[in-house]
Amino acid sequence: MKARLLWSAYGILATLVGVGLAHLAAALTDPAASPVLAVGSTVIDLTPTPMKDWAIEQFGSSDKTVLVGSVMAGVLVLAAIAGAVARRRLAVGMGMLVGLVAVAAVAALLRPSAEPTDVFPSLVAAVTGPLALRLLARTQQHAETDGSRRTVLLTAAALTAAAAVGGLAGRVVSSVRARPEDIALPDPTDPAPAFPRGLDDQVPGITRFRTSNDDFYRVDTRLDVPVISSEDWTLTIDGDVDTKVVLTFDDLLDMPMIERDITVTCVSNSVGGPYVGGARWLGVRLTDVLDLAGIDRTKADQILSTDFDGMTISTPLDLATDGRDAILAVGMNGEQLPREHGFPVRMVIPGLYGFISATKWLSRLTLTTYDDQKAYWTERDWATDAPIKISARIDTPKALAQLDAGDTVIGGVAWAQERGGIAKVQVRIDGGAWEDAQLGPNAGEDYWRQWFHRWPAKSGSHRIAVRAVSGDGEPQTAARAEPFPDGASGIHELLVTVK
Ligand SMILES: Nc1nc2c(c(=O)[nH]1)N[C@H]1C(S)=C(S)[C@@H](COP(=O)(O)O)O[C@H]1N2
Ligand SMILES: [Mo]
Repeated sequence: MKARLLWSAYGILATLVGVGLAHLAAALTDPAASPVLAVGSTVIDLTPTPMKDWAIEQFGSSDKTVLVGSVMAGVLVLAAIAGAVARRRLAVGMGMLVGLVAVAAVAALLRPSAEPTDVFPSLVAAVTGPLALRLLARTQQHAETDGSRRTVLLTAAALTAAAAVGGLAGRVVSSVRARPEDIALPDPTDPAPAFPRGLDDQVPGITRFRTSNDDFYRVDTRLDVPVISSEDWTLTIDGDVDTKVVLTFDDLLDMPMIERDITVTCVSNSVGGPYVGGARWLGVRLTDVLDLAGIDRTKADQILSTDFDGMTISTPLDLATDGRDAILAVGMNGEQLPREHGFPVRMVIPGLYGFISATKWLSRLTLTTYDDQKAYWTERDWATDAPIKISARIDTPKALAQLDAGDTVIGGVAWAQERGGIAKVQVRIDGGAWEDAQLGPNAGEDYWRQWFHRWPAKSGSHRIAVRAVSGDGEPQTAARAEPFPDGASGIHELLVTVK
């Protein structure tokens, strides 16, 4: 039993050596080709929609840590088995490790934008992992004949160091490569009005009127942060167009720049959820870029946008070009786009959920039809037409909070992009009458609005609910819907206890 445990540990250590060195190899070539990430990404793509939805809700933005952790745990269990097998049959144990890496190599090669070089990190793992296992096996066998454990311990320590150094060096190399570029953004030719002062300082606990780039939610299918150089970047506009056009980053910066305050929302956001953020975007009008190529409207009904890695997002052509401020953004809150949020160029289209409008790391716009080509989420049965639903969220107090009796301020945000913005927010306590809340300043119909309501809280347990009415006069629906397939609806309601 003890021997088997020891050999399992050898299997794990050998695998960590392979994974660590492969991680370094990936950082130097293509970080996404790191074996664990490659397998993780494939798992993401293969995960059925309801489960992905569930995972996003359960684990939030940490769902990726959970995923990578699970893949790693699975790999280590198999590695332990390979180690145990190697005790009697070294070649078989080594073969099992190679098999394990082969899965990762296939996963890396099946990525939409895979290049042959993407097997390189897996090759590194396939060589170093089994060799490490062989080294451990040989030293162990020696130790068993001459009774000295010193060499075994030294070898294990050296291999542990190799694994750790590989992994850490991989991290350092990745973070150095991911440093932001130094880009001078042009001034907007069509600037946004002065940004109003929100209720941030007046209502403790309310969502800030403008979300900082660091606090902006991140939702995408990637396990890494893509590193794209603005100098290598190009945007191709093709498909049902008069002429195919290819633009460089400088070409784009030379075009007229608009600046707009827009609240972006994720379709996976549940009622009261965190996947929504407001920012000031700077970029080129989508229609200006499409006009360079000339759209054949008799054919196309879809803009199929592709990111640098072949991931696709579909947008209804008529909605994207109906006069709303659809932007190919290069700036976010006065800075260049952070890499997490799509550097160098992403789409932002007000009023449509991010999964059909907000393509990050944009590289291609193809005019086509929904019949001809299906985007990533369309293949997974999400809606193709998904306007953001009217929604109000309570930020303060928090659900299940314990409050002191007396004057209490309830506050939050509400949004109704491309529906005239927010005209009214109402609060209801314990199923009583709906009372009008006070609205914060207005930064345009595509931006969320803060609100607050004073409440003389009496001791006991209470239910607080909120709903909004859009500027177009449409009330938020109370009908409950899950995020799949076109966004959650229902009223945000929570319980608090007043002492
Ligand atoms: N390339 C790419 N773009 C993407 C996604 C993605 O997975 N890949 N996710 C989309 C989704 S679902 C949303 S909600 C927004 C989120 O943008 P953010 O991460 O900047 O908040 O990006 C969109 N753009
Ligand atoms: Mo999303």
